[in-house]
Parts: sequence; structure tokens; C-alpha cells
Amino acid sequence: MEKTFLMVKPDGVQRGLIGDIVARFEKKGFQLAGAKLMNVSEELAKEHYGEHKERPFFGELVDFITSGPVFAMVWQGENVITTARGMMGATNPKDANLGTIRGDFGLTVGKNIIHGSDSSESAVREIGLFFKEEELLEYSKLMNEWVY
Ligand code: 3AN
Repeated sequence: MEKTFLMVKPDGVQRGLIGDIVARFEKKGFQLAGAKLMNVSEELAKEHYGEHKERPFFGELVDFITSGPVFAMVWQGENVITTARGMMGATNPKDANLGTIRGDFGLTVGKNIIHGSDSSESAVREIGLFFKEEELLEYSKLMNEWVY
């Protein structure tokens, strides 16, 4: 099943948006495979944002993502990579449609609430950077007498 890496950034955690963001992906129908609240080390931040290392905002990006806890997640389901990007909205919240996470909650490109993998290659790379294999769970919906 297709998987993607999503991360509520420090601004989203500070503003108490974890629950709202998780709820959106749950309600859409995706399945949570792993999640944790964690601090991002400078080393992990530089590795994660490696493709931006020549960009003028690289230092700012690393400082911000290491500035406080993030909520890292792996979600799975059909077309989850593309659909999650759509649910996040445009990189710059000023261009993001209302109804998207960045459109509803964000103001500036530097603090845009959420990260999501942009391709299947990025998803594999980023899941591997943030999660150990044993932290990702495969489970099916149980048909128990207490689920109705
Ligand atoms: P996305 O997160 O939508 O994939 P990218 O990969 O282009 O966007 O950018 C990675 C992160 O870099 C963004 N989430 C944003 O926080 C930051 N960023 C992008 N452009 C700028 C910019 N012009 N100034 C400051 N930060 C930026």
C-alpha cells in the first residue's frame, strides 16, 4: 500500500493543530501507520532538507524545524502522496486554497504548518530518515462486537 511521510512542523505543534491535522487524514480515509512527537536534530534537519541546501533560506529552514517538537507521521492508502499534498495546499499559505491545511491555518511560507513527501522516492527516503521499520504497523480493521 502506498505510504507517505507527513510532519506537523513546530508552528503547528505550538498552535495545538496536531489533532485537527490528524483528524483530516483519518476522516479522508487514510490509515495511520506510525506517529511520534520528537525533536529534530540539526543533522536530521540537514539530511531531510538536503535538496534545499543551496537555497538562501536553508539556514532558516533548519533553525525552524529544530526549534521545537514536530509530530512525525506515516500515513497509507490509495494515492496518499498526491492526495495528502492536495490536502496540505500550496507551499506558500497565501496561495493555498481555503479548505486546505495551509490555506486554513497558515500565513507565511517559512511557517507553513506541515511537511509532506512530494514523490514516492521522497516518501521512501523520508520515512527511512524518521522511522525505524518496527515503528510502522500493519493492521486491519477488526470486526469486533465493540466496533459498530
Ligand atoms: P513543500 O514543503 O510544499 O514541498 P518545498 O519543498 O519547495 O515546499 O520547500 C520546503 C520548505 O521550505 C517549505 N515547506 C517552506 O517551509 C520552506 N520554504 C520554501 N520556500 C521558502 C522561501 N521562499 N522562504 C522561506 N522558506 C521557504
